[in-house]
Amino acid sequence: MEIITKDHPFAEIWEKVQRAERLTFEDGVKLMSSNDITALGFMANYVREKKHGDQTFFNTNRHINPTNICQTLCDFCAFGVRMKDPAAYTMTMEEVEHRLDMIEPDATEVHIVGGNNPALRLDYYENILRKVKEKRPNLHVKAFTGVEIDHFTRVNKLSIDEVLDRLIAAGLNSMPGGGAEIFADEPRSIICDHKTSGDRWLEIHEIAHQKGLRTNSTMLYNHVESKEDRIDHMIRLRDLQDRTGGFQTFIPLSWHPENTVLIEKYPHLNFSTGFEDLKVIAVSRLMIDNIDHIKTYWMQVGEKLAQTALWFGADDLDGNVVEEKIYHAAGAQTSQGMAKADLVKLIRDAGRTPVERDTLYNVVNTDFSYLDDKVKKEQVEELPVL
Ligand code: V47
Repeated sequence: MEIITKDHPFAEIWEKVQRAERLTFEDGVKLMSSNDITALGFMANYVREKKHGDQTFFNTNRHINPTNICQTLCDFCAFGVRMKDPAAYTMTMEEVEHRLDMIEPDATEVHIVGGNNPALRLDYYENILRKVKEKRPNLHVKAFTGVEIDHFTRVNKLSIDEVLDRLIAAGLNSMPGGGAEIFADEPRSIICDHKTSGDRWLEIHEIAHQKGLRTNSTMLYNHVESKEDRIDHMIRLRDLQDRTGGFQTFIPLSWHPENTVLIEKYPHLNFSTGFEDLKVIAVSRLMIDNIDHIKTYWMQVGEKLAQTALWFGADDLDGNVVEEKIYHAAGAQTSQGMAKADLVKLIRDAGRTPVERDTLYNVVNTDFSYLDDKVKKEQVEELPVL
């Protein structure tokens, strides 16, 4: 049965999608305003399967957050704290090394991000990068959001070029997509006043792309942004991608309210619904036609919704992560990491084919028979809580 008939409100958009024709801002707002989740999912899945078939990508990675001290203190965030906060921490090089020692031998990526700590100079971060390369030369280091790069320029009185050149020389391989939040000035000033502007975030990623670094992109939604703000955000990323081709993936991130200042100011806000999460995934797959991958971050949307999202436009689940702090500070109910065997099972149980990738989407493995007896037995190692 045809889901999108000739008299369906999406008939024209569906024609465009089938012709691989770019959708306009107005098309995006129309999609984002619709509650026809079935039609959205149908179209997004068409694009997803055209690009990637059944394949669902994940990687074996680990997160390290070297410090939670942050002078930006965004209202939406529960991770960053002031220097004098009893929960404040900054890892010593020994603590970083300890975490590196615990990274499983088959991991391909370490994801390093932290707060904007005014007490740390660039050499602290260079030392971390060098330490990773010394201990685990084959690990790809995906580190520092555009907002952290901007912070490093100010603390160290250096240009974006100089900061990136020094970090690349010390071992930086790519950048994660955090810090994009929502580009539009009005909602951005409400949720993260004083933070790097949307334009500056885009400028930093553009310079990173020119230097040959691949980066990711994100959008924080489910706070005070409008439907138009979401589409504007996607189109700004799409425009930059037209110029550079440097983005690998787009990751919609729904805002988690617990322990944040924003929820005190706007008590009517709440966790997003699965319905909204699926809608944002589907619309992003349809709007952002030039970024190859759409990632649903299982840690953030939850395992069951991540499985469903694999039929609504998403083709990537991130990795097994381990020791996630940012979402757990803000009320995430998921576990802080997942064994690879469980990630493989999660994808298979959703009727998709798991593909282990490295950070740059080179295929690492597609045969997981060696994990068959490990499902639910392989435990993610416990780490001391800082
Ligand atoms: O920039 C922070 C978001 C981002 C909250 O590139 C919050 O592969 C919801 O960007 N509720 C950091 N969201 C995480 C991130 C990321 C994660 C996984 C993979 C990749 C990648 C990037 O998390 C922040 C912000 O947008 N965030 N606090 C919160 N309370």
